[in-house]
Amino acid sequence: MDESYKDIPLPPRSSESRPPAAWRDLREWIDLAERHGNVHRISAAVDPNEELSAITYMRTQDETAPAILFENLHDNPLGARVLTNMLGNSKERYALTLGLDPAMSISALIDETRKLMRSKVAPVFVPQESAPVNENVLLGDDIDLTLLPIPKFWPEDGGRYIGTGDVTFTADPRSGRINAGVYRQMLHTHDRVGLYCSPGKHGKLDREAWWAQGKPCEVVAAYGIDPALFMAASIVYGPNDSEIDAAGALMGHPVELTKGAFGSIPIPARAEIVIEGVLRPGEMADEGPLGEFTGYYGSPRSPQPVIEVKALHFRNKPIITAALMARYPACEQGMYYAIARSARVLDDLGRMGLPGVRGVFTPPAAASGFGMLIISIKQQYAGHVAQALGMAATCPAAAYFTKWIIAVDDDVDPTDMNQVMWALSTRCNPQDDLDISRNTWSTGLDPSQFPAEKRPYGSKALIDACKPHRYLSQFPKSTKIRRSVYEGVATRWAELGFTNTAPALDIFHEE
Ligand SMILES: Cc1cc2nc3c(=O)[nH]c(=O)nc-3n(C[C@H](O)[C@H](O)[C@H](O)COP(=O)(O)O)c2cc1C
Ligand SMILES: [Mn+2]
Repeated sequence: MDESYKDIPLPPRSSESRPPAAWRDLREWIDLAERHGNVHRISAAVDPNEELSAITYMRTQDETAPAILFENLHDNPLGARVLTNMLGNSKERYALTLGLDPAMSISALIDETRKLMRSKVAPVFVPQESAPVNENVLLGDDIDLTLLPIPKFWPEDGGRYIGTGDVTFTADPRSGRINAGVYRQMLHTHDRVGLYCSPGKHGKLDREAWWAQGKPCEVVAAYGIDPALFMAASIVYGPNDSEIDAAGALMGHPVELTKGAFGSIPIPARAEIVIEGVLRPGEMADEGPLGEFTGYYGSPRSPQPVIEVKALHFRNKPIITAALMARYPACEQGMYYAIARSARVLDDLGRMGLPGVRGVFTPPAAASGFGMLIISIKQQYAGHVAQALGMAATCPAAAYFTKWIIAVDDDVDPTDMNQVMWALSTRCNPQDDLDISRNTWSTGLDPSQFPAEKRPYGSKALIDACKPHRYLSQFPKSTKIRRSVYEGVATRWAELGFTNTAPALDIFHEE
């Protein structure tokens, strides 16, 4: 491949010298986050049935809420704990997870993430005896998932959800590539779990490939997992990439795997809780609804594949990572997801060779960053904006769901919604600057497609909020102050009686 096409340039600041992440598993990560004042422990008794989710929802109305560790839950013979809001909307916990500086701006974190995503670090295998996840292993009739305090989140949820902040592994029957995705899982019985994967997700494509051969599909799911694997599993990598290698790259050290007790898919050795099981061809049971990232009960209850659980592994006093799905800012899929997804989109666009890209952002308030994408470009030729919109709308990391694709010029910071709204309001003339793309990749969870039979097809608005290319030279100049005047005022800031620091500006009047 011609390397010159690969790059949307990155600033010189380098994460190459970044030391490996200072934690190895969820417990070490919680210690680290706690040292930074980012964990709130609750030792008072809490009911996993709607109370745990209500506490999380109410606390996370504040965009900077800490992770919450519930240490004392009802109906809990194993003394299990539940962690919510692990990454959520926190830029600080995102940075801590990857060993980056929490003071960085969002765009700097996106750039650093892109660098980390360029490498792959293959997993290592550790002996079964030394894998912490094997502290307890239940097989056959001993398997009983109801021993765990499994949350029910919303009043009209179809059941208790053991898998929300999970990581779920499947293998491609042709290549053996192991995929990791975050897919919701509802408890049916003590050893049966429903699995909901949207069309087009790799976990579903793998399952369909096994079933097409008339064979059961093996599944491994971790219900208490570290944030790097969780992050990698929740982001779109290529269909032949393993998110396990991607998680290793994010941490700067390999994921530790060990051989399972049942199947051929290895299990994460330092996870809190892992099941191994199979999806038998054609075996389905009614699943859902679940109050979702959209802020609605997405799709009606419907038949979904069922995991027949064959082995249950867990650490002593295991921690379930539970992801509240809700309207921003209470959704687990918050700023962490927006940063990581934006980095993946930039990587896709760089590989396709789109020139002139300043940045991309998928704001978390837009249904967890799924709903909207803003791309900022320096216009270089006629048609460049339409090309950028089309590529951003269809590249693998962005194609799913995204309804609003907005192109802005390079003087607009895509991570600053005030600037984006200014561009939409002053550079976009809706009758000329809007295109619609129809029957696109979406999900059965989108309530705007009503009645539900219309789903899962979606549509996208491609919005040109750039200065019109034909009239670039005539387009009114935006008002900017002179650099010399800015510098003078910044010097006098305190003398003028202001107690804060003068704002940093980077765009000035051109003579
Ligand atoms: C907390 C959380 C819950 C999610 N739940 C689901 C789900 O139930 N079904 C689904 O298909 N995708 C779900 N996703 C999105 C997928 O994890 C995401 O699209 C990921 O890229 C899937 O992996 P894949 O690209 O290997 O298929 C969820 C993401 C997060 C962060
Ligand atoms: Mn994948």
